[in-house]
Amino acid sequence: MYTPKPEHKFSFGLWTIGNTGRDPFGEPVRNALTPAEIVYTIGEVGAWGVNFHDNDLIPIDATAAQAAQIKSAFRKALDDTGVIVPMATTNLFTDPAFRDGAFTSNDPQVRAYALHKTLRAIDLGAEFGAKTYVFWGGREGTETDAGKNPLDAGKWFREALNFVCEYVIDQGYGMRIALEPKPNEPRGDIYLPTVGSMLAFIETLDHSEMVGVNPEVAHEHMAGLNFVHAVAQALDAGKLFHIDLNDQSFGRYDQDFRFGAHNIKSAFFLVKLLEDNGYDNPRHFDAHAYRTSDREDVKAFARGCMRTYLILKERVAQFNADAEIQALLAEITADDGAMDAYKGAYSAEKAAALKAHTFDRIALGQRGQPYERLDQLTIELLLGVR
Ligand code: DIG
Ligand code: MN
Ligand code: MN
Repeated sequence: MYTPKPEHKFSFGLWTIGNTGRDPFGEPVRNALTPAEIVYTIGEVGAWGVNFHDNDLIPIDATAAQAAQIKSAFRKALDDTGVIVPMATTNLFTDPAFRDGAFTSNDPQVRAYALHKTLRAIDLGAEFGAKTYVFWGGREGTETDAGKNPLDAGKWFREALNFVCEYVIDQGYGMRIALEPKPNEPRGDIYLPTVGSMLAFIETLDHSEMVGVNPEVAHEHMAGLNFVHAVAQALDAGKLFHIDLNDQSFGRYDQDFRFGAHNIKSAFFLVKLLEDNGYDNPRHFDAHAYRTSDREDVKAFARGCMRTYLILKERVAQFNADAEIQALLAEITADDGAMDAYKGAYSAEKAAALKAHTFDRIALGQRGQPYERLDQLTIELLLGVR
């Protein structure tokens, strides 16, 4: 019933299933897997795609011979499993060179090195067929604003992305770029912290048509925001090129929990938004298992991400077919057409007529909405009693 299939477009980053359990207060608890071993695991749990940062695949200090061997083994694992590479990205946050940012570093040599590293990483992603290229600016931020003018940072970030877009076009890679916001961590504050701020920034780029967003559940939740509303704005703008699914307690560090592990109601409304609107880009689980998990439990984590999505997808179909729920929605959204004359585009006549219209304000304030009934039906559907 809830078996993942290629058409679901479920993907995992090498760093998710390969997560060794290191955290800011503890050493790794699981052995490191090779990229090929991770691909075989992804194939075993039935996922469709695998994503990577350049250095998840090729260590930053690998020799050409080592890189060739790793790529060959990775390619064989892809061939053996049928797993594909939908997305690639650059690690512009781990190496000390990026300690003060990559594209927004105050050091022009670091900014140039970040671009150098990114162009080569884009080539690597293209080599394995990635059609979406993600930028998460993990180090693009500050702890103090004394040392960096945020306008300079924005200008540098824009220049870098304009350069990257031109490179992708020049190379004919056919890739789209997806920008991933996060409000903080590892920097005290990260520039362009939310989906809304990223959507506004995209419109300032030279090739905004090829740039969208990669919203992550945990990141909007860290900012105390409603993730479903953020994704709706991205959908409305035609900019939901990719999505990072996981879960997160509000106001905590980036927990990257298994999808649906914490806020099942929010996950339900997210799946409803995606499925009701025919979202057909990758569903990437940017998450990792608990530090307490062994390798078998990591597989349970991966299966759980996909099963929960598919169970919620079934609940969405049930919600959309539930007569009582749909009758309530029809009542809530009823429109007798009395206001049709005032809808749509502006005209001077329409404005004059609207200004002259007499409204019964008291009556308007007396109309309640049965949201308690509707929400309880939704909860009961999610609890499996409808
Ligand atoms: C973290 O949420 C970021 C990085 O893992 C990566 O650059 C991006 C891709 O999913 N998500
Ligand atoms: Mn995250
Ligand atoms: Mn992410």
